[in-house]
Amino acid sequence: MLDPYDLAVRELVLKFEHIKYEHMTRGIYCPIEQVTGRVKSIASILDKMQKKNVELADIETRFEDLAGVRIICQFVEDIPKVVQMIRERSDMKVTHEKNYIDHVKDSGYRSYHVIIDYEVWTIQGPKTVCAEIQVRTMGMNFWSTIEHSLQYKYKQNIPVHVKEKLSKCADAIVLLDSEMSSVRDEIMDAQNSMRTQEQLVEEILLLIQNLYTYANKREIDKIQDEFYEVYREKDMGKLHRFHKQLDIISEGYKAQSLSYPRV
Ligand code: 0O2
Repeated sequence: MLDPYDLAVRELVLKFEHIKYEHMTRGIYCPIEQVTGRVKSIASILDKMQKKNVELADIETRFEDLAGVRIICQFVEDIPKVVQMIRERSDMKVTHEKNYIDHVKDSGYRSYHVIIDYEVWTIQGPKTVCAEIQVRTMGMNFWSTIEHSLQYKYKQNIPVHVKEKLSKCADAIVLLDSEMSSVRDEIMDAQNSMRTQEQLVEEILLLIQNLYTYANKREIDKIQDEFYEVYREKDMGKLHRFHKQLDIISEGYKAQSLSYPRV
């Protein structure tokens, strides 16, 4: 019975990871930082059946999270962007949403849940399954993972003094998320320039590699040494200038080899 849910989880994780990949290859900031998924464990299904007084025959209609996907974001501002991405897709039909960020649970739990209907194809044909997508920040995820383990340890009866500590931690996470948001532009700038540097270095190395077709080894060694020097300085301006010069040198060699092809 859980097989179609397993397929749904694997497909959904792949689709969200691909969104991340597309952003990365285009050098655009992605609101998705990490994606995970799971099919609800049998033990967890049995626990929930007891807790909610649900018969085995009804679990597919009563439980929304047999298939669960979790999307972790860096900033709170990324969450509505991810939710909007889901709403706009025609392969995921949003049936309802639970906003535990504006309406924090008594436990202190914060997260945004999007419940979708999703069609999978098995050898028996198409089947629409329900899946729960939890969208949250790294901070929210940290808190809920710890709280979840404590719920398990204390069998849903977390002692009052531990609850109080958890509540303080939940407040601290709200503060952390908002502090992170306040330096969001700077963090994004830093991440962008890191990506630009990676791309630039990749392009330079490709140009040097291509030089092996046209130039002699002594010249390439010299260029390589120059590159190491510039790279060590971590100066983006110099790296850009080096890239430009190398591009010109490379074009020169190419033109030369076309006029005087090697025999
Ligand atoms: P697990 O082990 O993660 O699968 P309801 O709408 O109340 O009828 P349900 O399914 O309880 O039905 O909905 P809810 O409250 O939105 O919870 C769905 C899931 O959100 C939970 O699944 C948890 O993963 C997470 N969640 C909700 N509340 C809390 C909380 O207080 N603490 C933590 N850590 N997670 C929470 P399960 O089946 O409870 O657990």
